Amino acid sequence: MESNRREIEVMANLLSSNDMQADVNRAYFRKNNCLAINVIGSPGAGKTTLLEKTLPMLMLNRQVGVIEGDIFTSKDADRIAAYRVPVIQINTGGGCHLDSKMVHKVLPEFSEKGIDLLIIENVGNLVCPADFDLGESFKVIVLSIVEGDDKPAKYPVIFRNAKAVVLNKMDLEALTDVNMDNMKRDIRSINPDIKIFEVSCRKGDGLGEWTNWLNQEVANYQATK
Ligand SMILES: Nc1nc2c(ncn2[C@@H]2O[C@H](COP(=O)(O)OP(=O)(O)OP(=O)(O)O)[C@@H](O)[C@H]2O)c(=O)[nH]1
Ligand SMILES: [Mg+2]
Repeated sequence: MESNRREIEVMANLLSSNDMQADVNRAYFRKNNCLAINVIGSPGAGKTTLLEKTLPMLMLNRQVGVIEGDIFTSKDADRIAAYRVPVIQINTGGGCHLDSKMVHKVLPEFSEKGIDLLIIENVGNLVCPADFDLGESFKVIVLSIVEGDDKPAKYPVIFRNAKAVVLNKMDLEALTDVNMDNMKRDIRSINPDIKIFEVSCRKGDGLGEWTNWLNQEVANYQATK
């Protein structure tokens, strides 16, 4: 009982220290007029692929920077670097999510680059990143539809805290038993305001709508300086 209470206290302190640093990061982003988004999803949901497909369109009128969160490798940062955007890899060394201190440490790497949009790809995980504010303006979930239509109901916290969800791999819908109506109904019952995009990064379907929305979010953020 005593040790349970101590664990809860340690976790509460950790979260509150994370939140304080997240507020510092948020102030940094505001000062630099840079919209920061936190992209979250299970391993393999298609987060990096979504960035790869989105970057060429966004880069037409935005300065974009990327932070790649990963447990050990720099594979995702290497993929993103091919698009000639400033990209920094953070390895958590086993940790299942990024935290605001890790993000803060790498922010100087983006200074004086005039970044309008900083995309932070979190470690592949649909649970732990939900609790750790990085100072972003909002969270975006990438959910591969082949993961199953029960996933929003089973992992509701992340859906409650996100502004948008990208339902990816729509090209595989016919090969699975996923029920898209059930999936979208559950998402809306958790978060009625969430924006839902149905995309196929493989085929390109829905990517224009997603990119236009993100572009508009940058414009809205910069207009409310
Ligand atoms: N069929 C299909 N495959 C896709 C689609 N999007 C991504 N993939 C594939 O899914 C696999 C995983 O994609 P990634 O973008 O690496 O996934 P991720 O979410 O970044 O994974 P982690 O960083 O490891 O968490 C790759 O083989 C992609 O080619 C899609 O729309 N359709
Ligand atoms: Mg990735």
